[in-house]
Amino acid sequence: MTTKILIIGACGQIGTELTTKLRSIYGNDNVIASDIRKLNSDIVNNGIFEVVNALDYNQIEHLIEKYQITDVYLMAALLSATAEKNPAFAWDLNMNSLFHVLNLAKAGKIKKIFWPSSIAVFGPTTPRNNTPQYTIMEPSTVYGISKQTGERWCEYYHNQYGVDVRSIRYPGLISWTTEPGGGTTDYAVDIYHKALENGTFECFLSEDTKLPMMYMDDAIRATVEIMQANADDVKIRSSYNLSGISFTPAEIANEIKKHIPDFTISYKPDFRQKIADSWPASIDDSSARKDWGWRHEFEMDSMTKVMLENLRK
Ligand code: AKB
Repeated sequence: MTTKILIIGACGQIGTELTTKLRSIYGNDNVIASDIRKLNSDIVNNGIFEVVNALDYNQIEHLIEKYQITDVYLMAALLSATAEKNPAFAWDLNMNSLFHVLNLAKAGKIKKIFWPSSIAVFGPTTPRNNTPQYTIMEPSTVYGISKQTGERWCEYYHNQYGVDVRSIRYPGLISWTTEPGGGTTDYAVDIYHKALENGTFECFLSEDTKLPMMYMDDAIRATVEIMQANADDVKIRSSYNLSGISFTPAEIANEIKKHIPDFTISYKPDFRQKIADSWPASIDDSSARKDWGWRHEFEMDSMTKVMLENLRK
């Protein structure tokens, strides 16, 4: 059976690169990109694109039938900082879009789902260093609560109804193609833009705030790999811890200084500091490594080189 993919939220930070990758693997005719608006001309013009509201069950069902979709990647979500400003909408979007897709799989209309979770599922009572796969989880943000609840529902739909849903707890993601929106880890993208534009950056987190991060290419590869893994190898059906690199704003600034010696950074923590303080500093992803062979490739130095090279173009 041909794999036919629907990406919901294809114009976002992850969706953009995921769509490009999936089109290159499965062919343009087999990957349908969708989003609430035509937000990215490359995604809209380089293949099939449909406008869809992730909260509209009927619209999603219609697309699934129209294109005979087998796999759905649900990338639409409100991230941590934005969700704190609009809790009711964040809960509505993050939860009900997931229920729509889970219910479509339960009804036998699709075969496989990818749904992203996040390090935000952890909270202030979680062990911060080398955070285990199974541990205390008391998220204190709206986004984290929605992701943790989503994980529980994914596992429930898998156990009760046999739904093939696969998920990764993404760390902060860093890329040069699309800017992120509304996250607490977004400073780690903005710092590269500001370093090149102004030679200086004001960080909304304190200099020693260590968070788990990953270069986007690694995150996209992990997403493709978990979706291509044998179903029996995907043993965790809530979501997998995934680790790349961990660093503080001061550490990334020092790495940038190796390329831009005059670069300066200052710190002015805002409400996002509290969110960051509730998250892990580093992640133990041995289950992902053991179950479906995950390996990260990019370190802080290789990532910084690629980021600056591409943003300079
Ligand atoms: C955010 O900062 O909200 C996201 C995340 C860690 O899920 N990048």
